[in-house]
Formats: sequence, structure tokens, C-alpha cells
Amino acid sequence: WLIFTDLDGTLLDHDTYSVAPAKDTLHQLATKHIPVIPTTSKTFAEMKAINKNLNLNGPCIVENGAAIHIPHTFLKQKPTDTRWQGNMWVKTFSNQKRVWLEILNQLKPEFGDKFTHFDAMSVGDVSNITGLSTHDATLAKTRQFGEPVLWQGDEKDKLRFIDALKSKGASVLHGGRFLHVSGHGDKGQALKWLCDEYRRQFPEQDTHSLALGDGGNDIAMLETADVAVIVRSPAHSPPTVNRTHQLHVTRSTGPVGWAESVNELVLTPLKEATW
Ligand code: 2M8
Ligand code: MG
Ligand code: MG
Repeated sequence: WLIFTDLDGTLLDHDTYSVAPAKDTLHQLATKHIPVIPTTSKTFAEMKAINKNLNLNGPCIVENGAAIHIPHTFLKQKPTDTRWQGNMWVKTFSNQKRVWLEILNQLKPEFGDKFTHFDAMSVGDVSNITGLSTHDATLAKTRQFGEPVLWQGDEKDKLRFIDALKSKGASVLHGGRFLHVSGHGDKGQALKWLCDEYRRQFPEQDTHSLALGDGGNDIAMLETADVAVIVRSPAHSPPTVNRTHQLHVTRSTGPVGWAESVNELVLTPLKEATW
């Protein structure tokens, strides 16, 4: 298995960012060497701290699929279309964020009173809205590829705003709290790239991909993985995922639901197979 998981609202609690209910399951996966690959809208700056906290040392997919950071221990060889960054190989899919900042600026005359965005917000603002500490909010603001937008207008104007962004070449994904404005990559494209590379380098393994997510920005990976789990959210309705086969929805929300599903789909069948 390769387990691709969203963080906020999925492996981490939507409000408190706690992983506690999933800790034991994470530990069992680690002892079985089953990789858990954070696939998140968070930045690489945030992921360095979070990986440490979650005891994860494999790849991570950051900024909604804009880049994949792969430790050298995860693959046999450097994939050709990656670059070196310390002890990681990095695959990038997206333009730099200044392209999207420029487009947001162009839309300010029409929509400027209805939205704000990370680059225009102080660390204190980001901290207040997300509940992150000022240190973590600083890491969340360290974005390379995309820009989170806080929409403050009504739904009708939001649709017009999204259309305007798209007509200028941006793509827009819904996170738990923000609209993420970026290039055309998504978590599904990144998942597919990493699975393909892994299968190429380890053809003897029968590799299955599992994706877990709670939000609109998870739809592409939930539609791409071999098995998909929609994790229920206490804050918003589940995303509309276009598949029927191998699609599960958790009973509980957040990390409680995450642990239930991973146990049912991955750990319990493994135990039964070794009896
Ligand atoms: C933002 O991402 C979440 C993901 O669902 C959102 O859109 O609400 C990002 O800025 C991320 O970097 C940050 O850690 C998170 C904090 O809630 O918010
Ligand atoms: Mg989420
Ligand atoms: Mg996310």
C-alpha cells in the first residue's frame, strides 16, 4: 500500500489540528513499513515540522499537488524530472505564486472588498482565522506555488470571482477555510506521478494506492487512487466524488474516521492474511 492522506480535517482535527485519535494506527502502519504520504495544501515549510511531529519520514505532496518532496531512501533512483534539494528529490508541477498574485491584483478593482489573501494578511490575521500559532502561521505564509484566498462576499459573487480567475488561467480549489488559487496541478496528478514512479522502480511489489480526504481540494486524488475514503467533516459537507467503485465514507469525522477506515481497509485485511 501507499497511503495518500490530506491533513487538515482528515488526519488532523479540523479545529484543534490534533492527530491523537489516529496515533496508534499511524504507529501500526510504521511498524509494517506502509508509507503514509501527507498530501496537503500546506507548505513544505509547514511539513518539515509536521512530519517530525507525526513521526513520518517518507515523501510529502505539498501546496495541493504543486510539488512532491521525496527522501532518497524512498526510491532506488532519482526520477529524471526531479531536482536535488538536500537529501530530497523534488518534483514540481506548478508555476510560482507571483503569477497568481498578479491575477488577484487584477481582480481587486471589481472584487477587492470581498476577499483577502495570505500575502495581504499579517501573520496575526492568518493565526486568528486558522487557529495556528504565530510560528505555524508564519510557516503557512511561506508559500511557493499558490495563494490561499479568504472569501468574504456572498456565494453568487464567489462564483463570478472563480470564473474570472479561471478565465485568466488560474485554477481554484476549495480547502477547509480558503480558496486556493494556483496553476493546473492537483493532488490527483501528484498521486499518480508518485505511484507510477514507485511501481516502475518496484515492479515486484503489488502496489495499491489509498487516498483519504475531506475537502474539495481532495476530489482529484479521491478519483485517482485505487481506493478512496471521504473523511466526514464537522465543518462542511462532503466533497462530490465522481466514482462508485472502491469509494468509502467514514462514519466518524476527522482523525477518528481516518483511523477506523485505515484499520478496516489496510490493517485488518493484513492481519487476516497472515493467519
Ligand atoms: C490552509 O489550508 C486549509 C486546508 O484545508 C484550508 O484551505 O482551509 C493553508 O493555508 C495551510 O497552509 C494551513 O496550514 C491551513 C491552516 O488551517 O490553512
Ligand atoms: Mg482537508
Ligand atoms: Mg488540505
